[in-house]
Amino acid sequence: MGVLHPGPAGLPERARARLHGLDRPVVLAVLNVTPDSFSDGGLWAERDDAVLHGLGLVSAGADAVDVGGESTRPGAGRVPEHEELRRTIEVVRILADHGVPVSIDTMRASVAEAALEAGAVMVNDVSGGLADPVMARVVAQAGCPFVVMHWRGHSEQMVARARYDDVVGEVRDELAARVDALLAAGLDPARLVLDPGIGFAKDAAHGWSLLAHLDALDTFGLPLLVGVSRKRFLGQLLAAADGTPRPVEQREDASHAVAALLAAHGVWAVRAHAARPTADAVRVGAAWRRARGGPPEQDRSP
Ligand code: PMM
Repeated sequence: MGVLHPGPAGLPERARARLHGLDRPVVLAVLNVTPDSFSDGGLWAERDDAVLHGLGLVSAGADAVDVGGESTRPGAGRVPEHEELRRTIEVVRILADHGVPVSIDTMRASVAEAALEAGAVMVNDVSGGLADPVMARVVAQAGCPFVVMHWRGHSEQMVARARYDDVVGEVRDELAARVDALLAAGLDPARLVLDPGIGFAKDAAHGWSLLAHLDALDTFGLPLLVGVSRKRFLGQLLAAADGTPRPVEQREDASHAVAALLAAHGVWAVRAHAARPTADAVRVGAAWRRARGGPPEQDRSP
């Protein structure tokens, strides 16, 4: 079978099983099929390049690949639905046909539905179902894992909405409201994954508070997924003496340091751009956690 030619269909169940039974967090590798994402925009915009990169991420240690066709960087405009479908679905299909567990990163129910039909095993919605009222029905019917990220509005509103009196309490309460709404819409609680949404309507201080108090989100008893890779708050932390943020491509080591800490905390999954160092980092954090006698968080796999 050529690398770009689909293999046998019917693999999603086996692919999904690959996310269970690990003794460390799942490494969910980022594959943005966009011209304008903040860190890898334009690199994988061609279908075949995207597929090869996705396969390379898995060879390098990723457990699953998160395919996205719409940039969510602050200030980005929305991508038309037909364009998001065009960018993502064939990439999802080919990766899924190669047995890769694929997650679709989308706020649109139509894209989620098409991706699930093409073999995706999980839906990652940065709006937690808020952007599209049909999303809850699609994921409830599919019975697939659903990542519910904390979100306060589309990219153009994100900066203005980064206002909190108590960021940890407000994010926890807003996620609780989402969970209630999704359960009322018929989602299976065993399929929900929560994400604090680092960088989404959060400044750097908000991000650090949330990371340092992830236990506030453990009260839900749901698995956690966290994405910090190459994000702005790391650029600010590592800024030069004159205040210039560290460029995106030089935020890797700090991203891996946070991945290890997330694994030591016991998150279910880490979303990251670089597969091999993230896979190493989560092994370090998971070993640390085991040595402290922490329970394996993989028991909570969605
Ligand atoms: N971050 C981005 C995109 N999708 N999904 C989840 N669940 N969590 C995140 O933190 C997240 C996400 C933005 O990062 P990118 O532009 O590098 O993909």
